Amino acid sequence: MTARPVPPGSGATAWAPETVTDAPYNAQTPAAALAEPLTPAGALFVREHFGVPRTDPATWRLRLDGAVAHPLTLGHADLLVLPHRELDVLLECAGNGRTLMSPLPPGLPWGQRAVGCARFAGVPLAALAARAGIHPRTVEIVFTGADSGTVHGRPTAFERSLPLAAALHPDTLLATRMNGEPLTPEHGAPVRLVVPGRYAVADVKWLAGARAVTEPFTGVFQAEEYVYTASRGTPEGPVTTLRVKSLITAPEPDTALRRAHEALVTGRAWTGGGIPVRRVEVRAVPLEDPDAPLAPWHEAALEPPAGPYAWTGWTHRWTPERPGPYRLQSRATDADGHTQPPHAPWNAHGYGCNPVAGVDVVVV
Ligand SMILES: Nc1nc2c(c(=O)[nH]1)N[C@H]1C(S)=C(S)[C@@H](COP(=O)(O)O)O[C@H]1N2
Ligand SMILES: [Mo]
Repeated sequence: MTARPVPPGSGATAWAPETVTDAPYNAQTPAAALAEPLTPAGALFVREHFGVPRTDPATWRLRLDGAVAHPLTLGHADLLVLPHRELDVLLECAGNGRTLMSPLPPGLPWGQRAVGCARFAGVPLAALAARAGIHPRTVEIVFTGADSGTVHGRPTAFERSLPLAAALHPDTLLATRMNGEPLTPEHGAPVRLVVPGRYAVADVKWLAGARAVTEPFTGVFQAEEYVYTASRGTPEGPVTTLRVKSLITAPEPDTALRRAHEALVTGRAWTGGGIPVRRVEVRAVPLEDPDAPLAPWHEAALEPPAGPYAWTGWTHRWTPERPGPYRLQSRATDADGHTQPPHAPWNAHGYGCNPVAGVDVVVV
């Protein structure tokens, strides 16, 4: 593996995620950390259903079994010596932005920052699957975390499945490192799955097993949670590919900007499936001027992303002419022509919320 240098600030950091719930621990990325191209491990949002299980690299084992010719058991050291691949990957919880939905669906009340981008190094699952000999009738691989708890009165492990083709994609990684360092406990040490371009529920942490199955998996986190239900315009079923989205990193909300002075509006944009963000547009909507014509969109300048699964930085220069309150908005469009909708797209569990982003400022 040829590791690229990691930008300063991407490892240990003074930033702490902002707690949403204490037990299990769930926290979102602090706003300041979103300005970094790679989110420091200590700042990246955390999503746990059952708390962090105790895992020790010395005794950790990954089993690859089910419909395979040769079941495999690997230790951490076995995995570390295999060829690794390194990718910058955007992680977003499918519930990110849920609090914009009305009425508010059940689930964690995420703001807009259950998102970040990290550099993962890992062994493609495909390399191990080739050794195990996947049975031709296999339709999915089920991934099992070492964490478990009680769901609907039954002991339940955290399990998610992937269609076989996605599981065997060369970019689907058994990740051992994040931002150039071993995974931290809250982000899945010693080994987690990383499936670039999908909602992060796919990225099973504390990975203990990968099981080839010949029928679609119907576990709780596959068929009851993390599914689109009662959604307009989306087929019902598990959340999969990330929806196109942007956020504004500067100016901060409620900043006072000076009239006739150029302000720098910056942010990030991303989409799923490994395709590029094609365009980000920005506009300033006057909030107290009912006679103003509809604010026009302006094309922002895009920075080249650090790979097909990383986010894209963007900037726009805005010189406000009139004083008053404004809402700065950003809208991303991807190479498939998908654009952020004007309003939060509602569904029963509150997933995939990707409306046009907004920050309110005042011009003085
Ligand atoms: N084993 C396990 N893996 C898991 C989860 C979990 O609760 N247990 N949560 C998932 C969800 S819903 C998300 S959004 C991501 C969050 O990854 P992070 O905490 O490293 O940011 O982990 C996923 N992997
Ligand atoms: Mo999530």
